[in-house]
Amino acid sequence: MATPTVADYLLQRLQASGVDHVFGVPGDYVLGFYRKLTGSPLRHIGTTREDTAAFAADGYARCRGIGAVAVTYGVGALNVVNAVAGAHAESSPVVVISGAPGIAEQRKDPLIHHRFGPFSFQREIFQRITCATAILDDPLTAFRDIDRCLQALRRYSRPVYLELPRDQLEVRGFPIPAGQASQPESDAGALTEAVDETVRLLHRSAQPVILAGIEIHRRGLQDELTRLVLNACIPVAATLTGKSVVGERHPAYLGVYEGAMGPDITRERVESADVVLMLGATVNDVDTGIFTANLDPARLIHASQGQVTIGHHRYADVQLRDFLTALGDVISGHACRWPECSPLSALPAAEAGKPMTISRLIASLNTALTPDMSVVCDVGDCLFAALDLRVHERTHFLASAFYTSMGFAVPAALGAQIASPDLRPLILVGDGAFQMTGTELSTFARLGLNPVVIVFNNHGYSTERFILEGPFNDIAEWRYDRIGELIGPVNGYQASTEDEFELALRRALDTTGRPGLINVQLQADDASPALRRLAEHLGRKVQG
Ligand SMILES: Cc1ncc(C[n+]2csc(CCOP(=O)(O)OP(=O)(O)O)c2C)c(N)n1
Ligand SMILES: [Mg+2]
Repeated sequence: MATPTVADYLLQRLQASGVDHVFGVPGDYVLGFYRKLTGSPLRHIGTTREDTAAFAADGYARCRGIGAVAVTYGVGALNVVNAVAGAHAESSPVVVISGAPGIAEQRKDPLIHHRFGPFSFQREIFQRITCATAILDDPLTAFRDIDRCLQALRRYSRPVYLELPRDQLEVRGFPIPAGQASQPESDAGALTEAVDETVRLLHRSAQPVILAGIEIHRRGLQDELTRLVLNACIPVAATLTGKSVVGERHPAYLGVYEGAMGPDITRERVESADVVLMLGATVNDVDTGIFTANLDPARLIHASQGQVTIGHHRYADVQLRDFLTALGDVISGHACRWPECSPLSALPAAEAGKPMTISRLIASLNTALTPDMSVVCDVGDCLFAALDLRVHERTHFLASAFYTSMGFAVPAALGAQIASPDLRPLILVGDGAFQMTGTELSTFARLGLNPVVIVFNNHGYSTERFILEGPFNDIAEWRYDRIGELIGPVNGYQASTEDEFELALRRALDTTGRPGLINVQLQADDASPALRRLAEHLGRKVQG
């Protein structure tokens, strides 16, 4: 029996790995692949730009465990670099497929369109922002290379890059069995000792807390974490990049801990704990509130990246999954009585004519959120304000919270809704970020999808304004609520006051067949508590 062609094999492997949709913009170097894609069970989702396709693939990957984007050579591939770097920085497993000039075309080194240097340049760029790359230019190794890259994607939970010369699509490959992918394993002795020591410390502890981070999302360890929280009766806070690792309405949930930037109540509970069990959290400037986190290493147990550190010593080769599972087994439960750690306060009735504020906006959204909604959040004050937002279910909050690329939210929500059609996205986005990629709403409208977009219209780059004011923070005033006239159908609303916002929100939520957008007019000097604290800290740094 004939072996599959390189393109068919790639499509089969993608589908077997969980990809049902491929995002992207066509171009002549990738058209042959698009033809094959259209004839396959996979569906192509066209976007308005390549970077939004890659953000969409990232959002899809965060929901499905893998996403894919297919672009043309040079102009298309270079357009996805920022978004793929973001997926790399945030451990989101995206397959980047780029068409390329055929091998025969490349032989005489011709000057052909979209070329920007030696033909090897593009792969070299992607080598720096992916965990594996391959040029599928040899039928002997193509299948093996595809398998190797997909194995790396699963193992490291990061993007991979596959370059497909356009004359290799229909070449039949050779099914050389790929070596068995080795998954990182725990050292049994180190695991037992780390678990024993942790249990001893927890039994002695009067007031322990768990601080859970991004690795729980990416390794799919939400069940294991919840089991441990319930078995051990230990309250849990999340880092910002780990936000929604546990359902945020559970009485055990303490809120987002972000050093001096996060809510005081959470900070107090975490920093006064006698044992902090940090699970899958990374120590970056965002999650530590620009390194204002005050966590005494002597009280810290930190499991992440294949090791466990307790105080000043370290157990190597202890995988987070094994550690969590073993702890959950050993610490057997009795019924927990949770004094609600951080209850939501009731929303006062809207006052007619009273100007909208960010705190009112978040309080309203907290009341409106339902378990069948996800929140996809951009960079800017909406992200800081979202610290206080409580999503119902696990992993229902997506953001580029560490890499912090503006323009993430609208396209990432497209990928998220296509990956999880039962979840309606609530998109939080600043006016500046919306001007970058908000037109991707057009694709939602075309596909009959129904996100609700909240534009935090504070008339410019407020986050930057709070650090350093200047005319460079001013942007054009758009009628965001009228965007449907150009790219629709989109139901648009303008809201300056509390009562206008309540009405607009209800209408947007009640309209289920198309996107809704609320242009929320905020004062330029209004800011979330976290942004005020950040500005105080960074302002001192900028001036000093
Ligand atoms: C792609 C990109 N460019 C620039 C920045 C730097 N930056 C961070 S926040 C910000 C302002 C964002 O403005 P807006 O979306 O309106 O949100 P706001 O801060 O006003 O709430 C800028 C320019 C960035 N994070 N990402
Ligand atoms: Mg703004």
